[in-house]
Amino acid sequence: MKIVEEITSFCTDKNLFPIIDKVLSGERLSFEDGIKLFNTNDILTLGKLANFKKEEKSGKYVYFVINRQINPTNICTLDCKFCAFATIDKNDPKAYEMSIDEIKAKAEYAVSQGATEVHIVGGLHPDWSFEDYLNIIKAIKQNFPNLHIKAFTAVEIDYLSSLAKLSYEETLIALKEAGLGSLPGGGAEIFAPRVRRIIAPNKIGWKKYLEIHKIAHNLGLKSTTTMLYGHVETFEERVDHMLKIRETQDETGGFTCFIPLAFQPENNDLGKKEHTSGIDDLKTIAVSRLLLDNIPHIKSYWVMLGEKIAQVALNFGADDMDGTVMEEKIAHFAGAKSPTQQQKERLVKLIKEADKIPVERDTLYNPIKIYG
Ligand code: V47
Repeated sequence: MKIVEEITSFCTDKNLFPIIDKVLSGERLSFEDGIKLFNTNDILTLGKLANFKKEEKSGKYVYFVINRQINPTNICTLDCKFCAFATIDKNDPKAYEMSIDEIKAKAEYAVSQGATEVHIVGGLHPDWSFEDYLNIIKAIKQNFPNLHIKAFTAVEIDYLSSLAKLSYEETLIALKEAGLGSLPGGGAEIFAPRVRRIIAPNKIGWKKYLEIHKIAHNLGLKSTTTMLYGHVETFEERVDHMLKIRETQDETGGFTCFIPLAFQPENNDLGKKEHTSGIDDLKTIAVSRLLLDNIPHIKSYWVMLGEKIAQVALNFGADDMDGTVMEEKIAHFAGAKSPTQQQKERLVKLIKEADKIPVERDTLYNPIKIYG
């Protein structure tokens, strides 16, 4: 049976028929299509379609990386309402700051475990200088030259440029010269100003977030990008967010991966107490795979989805599981129920059980080992 007949005969939502035709013929989906996909109850057709798109891009492969997260400080001037990790008060019992030696020790442990990547993000510390941040990158690069340093979200780059009194471009060049390898995608949240005013009123807006990524891409630095969902946003605001990313990717081609981040609801000032549902998680992964036709990879981030949904999502359009992580703080301060680290063998098992082929990768998706 031809794939179009197979999917159409299976589909129980007539609203999806024109979208099925578009996806199977490689036509780009519109804003309205995105809304229809979020509103469907036919989750299995959505999954089949997204998996079709995933297989066009990466076949049966699902990627993971041996990495470590390092969050050098949680002291942050921003005071975002959704964030349970950061504190604005240096005397808060949960406030911490790491020394360069502590950071180096964490990188050294990561290398001893076979890590190829450190992923560094943290607070906008009111007393740290640009040199303090730069020295984190230099210390790691000088001691562990083979480790890829994925560090500092666009929000941090904006802060560092104001500390250094340099343009975004000059700031990124200085960081790149110190050893920065790529930018992580945090800080995107939801681009809509209505949502930002509620959840992150002091954070840079979407235009600056995307401008910084574009400048990074033009300097040859790849980056990832994210969307924090499951708080106060609407489906329209999610689709708008994804389409702004798609437009940027059309210009630069510099995003490697999109990561939907499921909101973890404990210890926040938003008054939201519920975790996202499994259906919402799977829909969000699938819709992102279908709308973001120019982004190579969609990440099923086990930390925030939990292992079980993250595994099922590999049949709903996701083709990446992030990695071993080794020490997760941001989601766990906010009540994440997942482990704080993974063994490589466990990731391989989760991927194989989903009937996919695990591929250990580096940060830029070069394959290191295929677990056939
Ligand atoms: O920027 C904060 C989000 C981000 C919560 O680039 C929360 O490959 C859920 O961006 N519930 C940091 N999310 C993590 C991040 C990330 C993670 C893994 C891989 C990559 C990548 C990026 O976490 C923050 C914010 O958007 N966040 N608090 C919370 N309560």
